Amino acid sequence: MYFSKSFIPILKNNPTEAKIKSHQLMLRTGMIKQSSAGIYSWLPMGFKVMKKIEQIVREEQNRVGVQEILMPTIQSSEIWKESGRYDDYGEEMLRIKDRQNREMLYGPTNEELITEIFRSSVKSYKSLPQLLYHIQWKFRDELRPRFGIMRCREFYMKDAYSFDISDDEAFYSYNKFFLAYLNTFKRMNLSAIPMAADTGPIGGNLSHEFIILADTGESKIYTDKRIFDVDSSKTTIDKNSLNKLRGDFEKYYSVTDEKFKKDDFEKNVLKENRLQTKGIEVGHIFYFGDKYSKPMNASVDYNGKKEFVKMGSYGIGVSRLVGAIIEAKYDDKNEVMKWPTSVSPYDCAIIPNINKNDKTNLERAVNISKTLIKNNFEVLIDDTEENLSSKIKKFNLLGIPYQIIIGKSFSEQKIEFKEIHKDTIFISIEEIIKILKNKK
Ligand code: P5A
Repeated sequence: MYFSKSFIPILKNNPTEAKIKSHQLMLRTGMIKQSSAGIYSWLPMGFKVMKKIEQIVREEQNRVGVQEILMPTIQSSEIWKESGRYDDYGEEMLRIKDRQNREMLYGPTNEELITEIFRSSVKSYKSLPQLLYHIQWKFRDELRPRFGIMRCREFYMKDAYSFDISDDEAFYSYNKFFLAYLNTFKRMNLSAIPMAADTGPIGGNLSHEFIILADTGESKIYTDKRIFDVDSSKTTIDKNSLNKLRGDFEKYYSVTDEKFKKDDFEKNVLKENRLQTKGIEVGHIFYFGDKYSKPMNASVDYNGKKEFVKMGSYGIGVSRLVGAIIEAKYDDKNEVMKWPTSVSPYDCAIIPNINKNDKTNLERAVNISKTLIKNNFEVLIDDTEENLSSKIKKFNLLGIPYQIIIGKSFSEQKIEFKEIHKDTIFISIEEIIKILKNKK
């Protein structure tokens, strides 16, 4: 992609309405544009990052055996009346009437709709477990949307739902998501810690929020520092291995604000291990047994007996993650962003010094880009005639992790290459490819 043809509407200055780094940077670099309070359009740079996050989320759901579906954004109020949440959900639910005067709503979550889908086709316990997910827009009419796409009204969520015959089997499903979540966030170069959490309007009595540490986060957390050293890399998806993983985490006190009890914290965590800080909730998982299956009559035949299925639900804030990654990865001291390679909008920027009368450097840039594209890398070539230092400033803002700079002293064998904000090295295109492949 040529910069001159791209749609990356960079702003000269940080927008004053944005209070936190991610919001500032996303507006400044033209990743998003507000369309009305808490509702955003996603422009190419933002959309590319979100799509990469979505794909990682998808692959990790598939890996633990969850099947993808797609449910609509607009739901009928009938099923919400069955579960009893139509009134309970309150003003956060956007209620709509269609032309026949039917009460509809823009889904804030999908427990009811998935239960309705399940009950109409699954009749026997032999079809269990069923693990289903979709990635779809949600709407919550937040009273005070803020921090850009971090707490907005329309947002993109991965939500999954599990159906099992017993508590024991349901915990097994819960633990599969627990592992999938750890792996998902790890692939984005984030360290997300599971913390015991409140269940709010979703319900149930077992729940974990996955939190990444950030001063600008809205969740207060209290934890034993040693939880950061728990290793999940050897966990497999058999029951014992997953049980052990949950146990390894739950050994350490680690809770969000609503679950915090000062006495417990001080009794269970040595002074030197106590960490009291803030974080961003990027995922939240729940176990709520028959909270929906009972009122909505979702049961299976279990050896001649009718059993209400045991359910859980599992959310990841796909759009929120774009902002959360910026909060976690932005280097405040040097004021540069560096996208993790797995979600970066482009793999490499090619920045030639171009003057009006001499297009040699642009031709060199295009040649290099052809080789990189052949190797499946996405590149952005700055074909503008801005001076080199302002081009580099611009790319430091954009945060593409690698830069190839083509200036006066260009040589095929010694191309100027740099990881953003690190020292420049001079290497061949083959070596550049090797580095990019290794980091992918
Ligand atoms: C779990 C899946 C649920 O809705 N039902 C289906 C359950 N959980 S949740 O915690 O309420 O939301 C899941 C994740 O969605 C993100 N999120 C938001 N992102 C941006 N703006 C919002 N207003 C917003 N609300 C929730 C969070 O990442 C949350 O963990």
